[in-house]
Amino acid sequence: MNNKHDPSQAGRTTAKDKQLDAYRVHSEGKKLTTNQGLTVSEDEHSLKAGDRGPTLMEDFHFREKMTHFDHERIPERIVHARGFGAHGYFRVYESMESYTMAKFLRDPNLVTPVFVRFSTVAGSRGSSDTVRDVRGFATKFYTEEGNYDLVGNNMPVFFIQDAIKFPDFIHAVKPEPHNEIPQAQSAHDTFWDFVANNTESAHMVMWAMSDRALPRSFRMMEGFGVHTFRFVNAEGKAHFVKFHWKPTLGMHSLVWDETQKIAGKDPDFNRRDLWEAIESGNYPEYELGVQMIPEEDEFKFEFDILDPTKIWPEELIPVRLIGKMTLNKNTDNFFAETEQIAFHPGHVVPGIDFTNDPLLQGRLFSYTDTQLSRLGGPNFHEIPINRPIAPVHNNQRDGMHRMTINPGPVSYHNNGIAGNSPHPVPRQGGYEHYTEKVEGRKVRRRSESFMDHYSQAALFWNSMSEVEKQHIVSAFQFELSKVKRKEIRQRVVEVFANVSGELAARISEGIGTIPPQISGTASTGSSPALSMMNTVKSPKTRKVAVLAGNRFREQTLFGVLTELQAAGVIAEVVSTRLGEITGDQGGRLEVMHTLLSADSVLFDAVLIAGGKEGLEELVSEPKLLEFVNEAFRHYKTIGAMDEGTAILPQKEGPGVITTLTEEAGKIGPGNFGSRFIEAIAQHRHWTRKK
Ligand code: HDD
Repeated sequence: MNNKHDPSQAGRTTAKDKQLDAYRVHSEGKKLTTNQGLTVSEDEHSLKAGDRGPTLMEDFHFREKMTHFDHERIPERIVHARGFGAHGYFRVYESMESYTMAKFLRDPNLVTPVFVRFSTVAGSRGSSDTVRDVRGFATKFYTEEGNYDLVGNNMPVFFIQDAIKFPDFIHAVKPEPHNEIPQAQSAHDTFWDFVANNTESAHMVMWAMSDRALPRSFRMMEGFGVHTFRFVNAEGKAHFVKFHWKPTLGMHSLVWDETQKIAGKDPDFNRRDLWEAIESGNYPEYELGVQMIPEEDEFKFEFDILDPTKIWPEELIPVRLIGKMTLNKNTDNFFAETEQIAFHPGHVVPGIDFTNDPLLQGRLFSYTDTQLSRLGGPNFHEIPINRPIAPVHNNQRDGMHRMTINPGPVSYHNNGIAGNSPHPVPRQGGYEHYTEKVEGRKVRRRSESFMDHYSQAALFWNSMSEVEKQHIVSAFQFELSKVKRKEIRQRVVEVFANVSGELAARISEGIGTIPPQISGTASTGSSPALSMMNTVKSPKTRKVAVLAGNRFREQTLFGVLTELQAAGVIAEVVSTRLGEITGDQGGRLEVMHTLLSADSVLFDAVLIAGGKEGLEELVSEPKLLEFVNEAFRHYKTIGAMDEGTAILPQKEGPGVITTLTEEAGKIGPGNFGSRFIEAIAQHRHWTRKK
């Protein structure tokens, strides 16, 4: 049963957590045993015939240990192989019962346990977090009525309109099959050849080339169910619905140069960020939003609402925020939980149904099918992380790795021996499919209403700020300059000229293609909600590198550190060696990183402390200036106090905060702290001239 109380107040315990507890094994202080429970006396040496003799076949302990090890890997996911998950809970703000029967959306007192897995799509399990890619955002709600999976992405549209093209698209974006190059990147010939020859991908490609593909944090990106689903209420009335996740910290991205460097410096950047945020009690939060269209309005729009390459502009159909999800517990074991979780868009509860979106329809087959080989058989629902908290009773039996022991002779329906149980429950809570009227000829065709591939790609382009537009152009240029076949580059520019002549012309500059003579755009509309510039700005959980050495100016630094802490900013001291540094009045600070191990790309902002002696020591390391200059180039906030101002690349300008600015010539903190924090909240200072 779901908890009625708030788990964040109660030791983070949800009904799912209690269920998982039955499977947790704690080995502290325990004797080492084999898998048969036999106590082991020795675990360093295999059983041998004499000290220098051969290992004996009868060494069951060695054989068991080695056999288990030899089989410790399972196939990685065919897509979304690299992912990271966490537990949490969801609660609806107010009852949605006029729209849906789903119990977890009807009762604001109900706390529903969730598990979320974030992922990249193209890369292998061991690839880097910060590649240019779509991010998966898959949520399993363990509801009282069974598991509900919202298997979405951080972009609201998709590359293709029909699931039959999914294998083609994925083959094109994955490393090329003849040489398995490149890893986790779309910057290669086959991806762009696909784009050039499948113009339905144009809208999604705009998103993939935008900053949305480079999230600063899983905690700072939106999520989308992508497809149009259906809400059905107790009277059988249906609404079309699109799902959104809105992060309370706003949407923020890295810059491209930074992502590439982070990929080497800390390939686990996004997963480490999520792990650390949860460990330190900064629980990520996302509000659940819905856009709803009454069934009778299906054909009132310029676009087909079943087309997964189209958004419903928020200005046209507002997003109603209906609840909040909080992630408050890391996994105990990555493999058992994050790797073994199995999502499926077909895991629904009463009140939530499908539509005829041909991409969704195909997904309904694929997800169970893939688990059969990935998780080794039809009983993957019995793996602890996949078990619903609702009871399971049916006549399914046997198969690989069956855990449940079903007593009795009956495993069929209808039966007389067991009083016909387990029995279906019609019209009393049993899932009933929406009785949509369907009629038609069998055809292998796409609806005419899906044929406009460019209008919303143009809508997206028009909605971007100039900075975002420039990033999109640079992304196209980067990717296309990695494409070896000139004719593909040329075709891509021709395709995107249909979106916007300006876009095509700007991409062409520098990649040697000839832009077609088109000056118009496929749409003049714009949707301000699509730009990331208008997002929530908060300093909370931002990471600042504090560059300081011995005899730092205590009076100024300690005050600012206190202010940063109060604002929820995480400050970590970077110096020449680990240990402690001592201030000019004897105060001490713990050094978290050395200039050798830290890089500015791993921080949101830099703070240079005052104190001549310590600064001289820091500056003697060539890395120091590189650290500051790189943060400056990446538009980050740089604060400098007292003598620290001497090493700034520019003494003033957007996001450069100094103790000089206010009281020129005088040393003193003024309102430095609050100005610095305000600048950090801005995330980046795009107007900076470099
Ligand atoms: Fe998919 C995994 C999201 C289209 C077939 N998909 C997968 C995951 C996410 C998505 C987030 C990772 C789940 C996890 O963390 O374990 N997929 C999407 C979205 C799509 C989409 C938002 C379009 C709107 N997917 C899609 C199509 C197909 C698949 C059209 C096939 C017909 N997806 C799969 C899969 C995966 C998968 C092969 C790989 C591992 C898994 O399912 O469990 O079945």
